[in-house]
Amino acid sequence: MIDLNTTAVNTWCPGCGNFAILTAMKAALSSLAEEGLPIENVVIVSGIGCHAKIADYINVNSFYSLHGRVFPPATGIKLAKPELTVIGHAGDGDAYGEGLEHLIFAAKRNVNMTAIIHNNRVYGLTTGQYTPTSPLGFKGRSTPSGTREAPINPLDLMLASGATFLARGTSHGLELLKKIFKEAILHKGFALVDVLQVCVTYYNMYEYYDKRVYELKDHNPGDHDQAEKKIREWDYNKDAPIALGVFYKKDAPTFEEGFKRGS
Ligand SMILES: Cc1ncc(C[n+]2csc(CCOP(=O)(O)OP(=O)(O)O)c2C)c(N)n1
Ligand code: SF4
Ligand SMILES: [Mg+2]
Repeated sequence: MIDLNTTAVNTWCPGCGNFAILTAMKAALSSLAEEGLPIENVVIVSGIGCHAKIADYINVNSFYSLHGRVFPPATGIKLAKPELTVIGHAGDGDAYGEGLEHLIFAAKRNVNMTAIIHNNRVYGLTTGQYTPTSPLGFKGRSTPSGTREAPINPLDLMLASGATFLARGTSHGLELLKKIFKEAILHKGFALVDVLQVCVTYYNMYEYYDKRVYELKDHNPGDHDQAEKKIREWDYNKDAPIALGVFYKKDAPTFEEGFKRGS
């Protein structure tokens, strides 16, 4: 194991699901480095929010961007230096709300990068407003009597947008998270991992998820229709089993390959 720790003081709340993402990402990168990935070529780009502090806690190159703006600089970095391994860490408010158009374009272009979405279904850093994945009726700081709108299913949206790797994990499934992160980083194309990262302070969903999650088995990620069906099984609102694992995987030309060809 290579040491990827930093000296930054961790300010996440005790029990926050971000700790699992941090541990899994350090383990995934360390394991990939042992298998030959040059760690000096890894760049983490983060947004603004609790999730974004991860850039301070992993000892690789990093770029702290603006809220909702993870994917434009990440795309620029990848285009300027295609040999770099680019990983974007974004929040649900960040990626699915304020920066949604950037996320759609990164998926549509099939930029060869990994998007890790810390989907706690709440604005954590700004103390509990609702986001595009908060369920109908969510009571938060900006909606004390409950939201009147249903959430989006981000994986369904990403499938329709052209993402070539789609997966889901939770902050209570460390081993699976590490495995998915490794596979997503190695995928050639736009890989998105939606992590049901629990915010213990503003939306504690540990018990809810623990009762419903299961790991995908006998699933063919190369089959678009099967992927769509599994992605739609739980729509982030209804009470249904919640599948974890890799839903979809497809080979397709990447954005930067198009530039290399001059097309
Ligand atoms: C352009 C812009 N809009 C709004 C904000 C205020 N802001 C900072 S963090 C945040 C919410 C973060 O929520 P999310 O992206 O879900 O991340 P989390 O804190 O939950 O990890 C907001 C609205 C900002 N910093 N910049
Ligand atoms: S507010 Fe929520 S997301 Fe932010 S550090 Fe605390 S538990 Fe984690
Ligand atoms: Mg959030």
